[in-house]
Amino acid sequence: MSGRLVVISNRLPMGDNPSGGLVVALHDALTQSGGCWIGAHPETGSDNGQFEQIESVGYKRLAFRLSDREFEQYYLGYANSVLWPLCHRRPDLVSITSDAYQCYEEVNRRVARMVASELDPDDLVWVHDYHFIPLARELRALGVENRIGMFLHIPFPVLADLSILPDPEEFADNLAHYNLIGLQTRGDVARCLEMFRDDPRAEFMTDASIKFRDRRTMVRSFPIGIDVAGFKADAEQEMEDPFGASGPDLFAIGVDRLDYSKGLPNRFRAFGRYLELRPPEMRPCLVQIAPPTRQEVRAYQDITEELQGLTGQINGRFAELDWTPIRFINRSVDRSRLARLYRQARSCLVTSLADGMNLVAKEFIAAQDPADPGVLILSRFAGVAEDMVDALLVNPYDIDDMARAIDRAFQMPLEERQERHRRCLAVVENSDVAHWSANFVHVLQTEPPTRDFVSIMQWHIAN
Ligand code: ADQ
Repeated sequence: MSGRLVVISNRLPMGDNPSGGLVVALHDALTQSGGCWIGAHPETGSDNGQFEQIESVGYKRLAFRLSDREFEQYYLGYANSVLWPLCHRRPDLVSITSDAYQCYEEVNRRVARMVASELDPDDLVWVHDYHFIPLARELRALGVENRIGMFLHIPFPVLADLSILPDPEEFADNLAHYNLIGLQTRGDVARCLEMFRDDPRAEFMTDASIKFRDRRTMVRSFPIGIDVAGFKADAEQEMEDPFGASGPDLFAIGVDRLDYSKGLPNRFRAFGRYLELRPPEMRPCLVQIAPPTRQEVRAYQDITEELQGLTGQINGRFAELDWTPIRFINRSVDRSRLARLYRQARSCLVTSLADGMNLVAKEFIAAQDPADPGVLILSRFAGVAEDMVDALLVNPYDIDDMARAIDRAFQMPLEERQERHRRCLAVVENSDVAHWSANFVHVLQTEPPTRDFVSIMQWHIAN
């Protein structure tokens, strides 16, 4: 790579030793190019238009500050109460206000000005996620002609839902300012192409790019993965039993942020239904680890209350003095304990109603002992299900279907578990996160056509 890699995401990894798959993945690419990661400081405040440099080794970390109003209107408001529910097929939860929309545009404009002053002409710019969809348009307006790529971590919305947005036509226009639009799955690519196909401003070119006014863009899928070797190592290390003396003999695990897109109430109901069906000698548990997120948003408070209610009902009905069927833990667990828990679990439940990829599914598979692996129960609406077809695929809207899958997972013969795990692991290993980031950077650097000069001239003549 000739220039630097400049990454922009809403969240900036903080601390001396930040962890997480994305951080591991981008660390190498950023370090090799002496690059830069730009993101919001975790504390609100004022930055007077200047980045704050966060100490780091290998590459630069630059933070901008969101004011309290911006946190409320841009982050909780437009990003998480409009774009998130829209992309996760919950238009009923979309809550639009002019203030939030305006603030979202303003934050993108302000961050674009700060980013533009930091860029060198041959830097590659990689923007992450729905918080910054208009960022390329704002950078172009400031004269930035660097290659800019966007990776959307969440599902691409269905065409009909786009008309819910305050300015639906702007969505395609904003995206077309990127040289490369990276999406999680082939299904997402199909929905994105459908949007462009429906738009009279877009033209499909023979080199697979899309001409949109005077710009060219490309749409590709890059299924994100995990740090496979790191996760396996964590799962295999000797450590105390995370449960201490009170561990269940047989349990299924769920690990999610407490988000309505993850399908948790139906998962709990399905476990309750399974308890009705199970052979009486079996006393399995569901260990659900779900730290609260975005608690300022009403829909997130509702889901917390609903799950507490369901846990109470199911435990009240089935628990015995020495057995609590659902252990609902509203906290984060550190990565190595989590890896260990995955390895001990007989099954993992991923029951998302919509999900860009779902890394928990990949982590669970990577953490298993291949000689005695657990079984992944996987919603067919999680992006990961597009490739991981050897998991037990379920319909997360169908409680009985999921209850039967839980029963099957707990009773599955060793040979079948081994065979399914082997195939699922191949999918996980093929999408290692280091390969994912290198591939995205490579495609952004080499493949998308640059701005189309013939069409610039045509556009200027026509306008
Ligand atoms: P998320 O919606 O956050 O990510 P997911 O892909 O499952 O969902 O990633 C969650 C990560 O957080 C996993 O690494 C998991 O181990 C960790 N985690 C969750 N709960 C935890 C807990 N209680 N304790 C500790 N760790 C926990 C978004 C999209 C996804 C997409 C990812 C990556 O919504 O669809 O897969 O980005 O692109």
